[in-house]
Amino acid sequence: MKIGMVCYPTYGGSGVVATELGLHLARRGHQVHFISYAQPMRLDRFQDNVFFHEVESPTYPLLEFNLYSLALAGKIVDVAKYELLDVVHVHYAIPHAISGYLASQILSKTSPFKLVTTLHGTDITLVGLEPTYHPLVRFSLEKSDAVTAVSSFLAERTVQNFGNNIDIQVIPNFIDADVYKPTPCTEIQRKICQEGERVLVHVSNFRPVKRVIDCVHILAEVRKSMPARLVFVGDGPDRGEAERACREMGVADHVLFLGKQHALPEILSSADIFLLPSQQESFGLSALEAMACGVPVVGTNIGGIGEVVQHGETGYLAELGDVQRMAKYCVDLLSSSKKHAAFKTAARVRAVENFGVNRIVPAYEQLYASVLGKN
Ligand code: GMT
Repeated sequence: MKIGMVCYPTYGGSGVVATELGLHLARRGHQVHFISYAQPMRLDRFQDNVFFHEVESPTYPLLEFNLYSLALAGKIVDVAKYELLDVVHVHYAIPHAISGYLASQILSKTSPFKLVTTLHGTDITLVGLEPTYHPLVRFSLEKSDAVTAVSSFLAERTVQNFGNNIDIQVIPNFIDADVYKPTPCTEIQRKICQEGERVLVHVSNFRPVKRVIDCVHILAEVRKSMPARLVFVGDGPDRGEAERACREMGVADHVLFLGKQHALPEILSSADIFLLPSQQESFGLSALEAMACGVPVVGTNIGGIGEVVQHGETGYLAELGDVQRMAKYCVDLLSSSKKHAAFKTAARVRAVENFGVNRIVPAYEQLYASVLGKN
């Protein structure tokens, strides 16, 4: 099949899922055309069957605002028409689903393609609820040939927020367990694991919904029981506040801010527990990546996190903001090497068996085939 893959290119789960999906589809013989305003972060090497089309937004003094949605629609028209795309798969509804629909209408008589929309999270739970965007999101979902959501939580929330005449298939996010696996790296371990400290790690884009300050509170609590250190990976709006919180709570010497990193499997594998104290999380891809590296998760029982992390087996989940309980869970896990080892093994097994690439990517292939009337 010839597939157009529309996504955000930046440090964020939806772009990662779209990129990994496209790369795996290409390896399975499909031709994949990525369409975005910049090269997706993980599209960092040559691969046969993979193409990238950059969306350019022409400027003119009258056009005070960037018309990205229109520029994207124009680029989809161009790529679909000349590359003869069968399917355009958009990740994150706003504005991608609207642009995709507009392009499909323009080409409906000459070069028709099917539109598949995957919902990832705040496109439904936050941004899509803005009164300005709500009717546009509902319309574009109703007009998509297929809509998928990355968790049952998100599918249910979509029906609640946008009506039950949208047919939604749940296709969870996935992991390449050959890449995300326990990956010992002595250089990183030497840097991260110091003076017998147990290591807590958090990876995110440091947006307010991630509640990175809660991670600092959890570390401070855990340190009352045992030597521990916190490693932050990623960057974003709340990083400055997190750094200040570390100084104010007197734990700055035990916190490492690594910024954006590519060596995630190695860094995750050097940690004992992954923290995910999010306020909103439709799935929690970062938790799945940690689990695949054999790292149990302690976080909130919010959104779709409970569909990834099994409380009491592959990690522990607490109420939003209950940092005392999350710290208690960390101490509990780290105090018993037998329990910790069992959780590590269970985390890896769950990631591989339930969310492995060979299970999930064929589900998308089947969906494409069904909208194309091929099965
Ligand atoms: O919805 C967002 O906040 C953006 C999106 C992203 O691009 O990072 O994150 C969502 O999609 C990820 C991939 O499907 C999920 O793992 C995240 O849980 C989800 N984020 C939220 O729901 C806050």
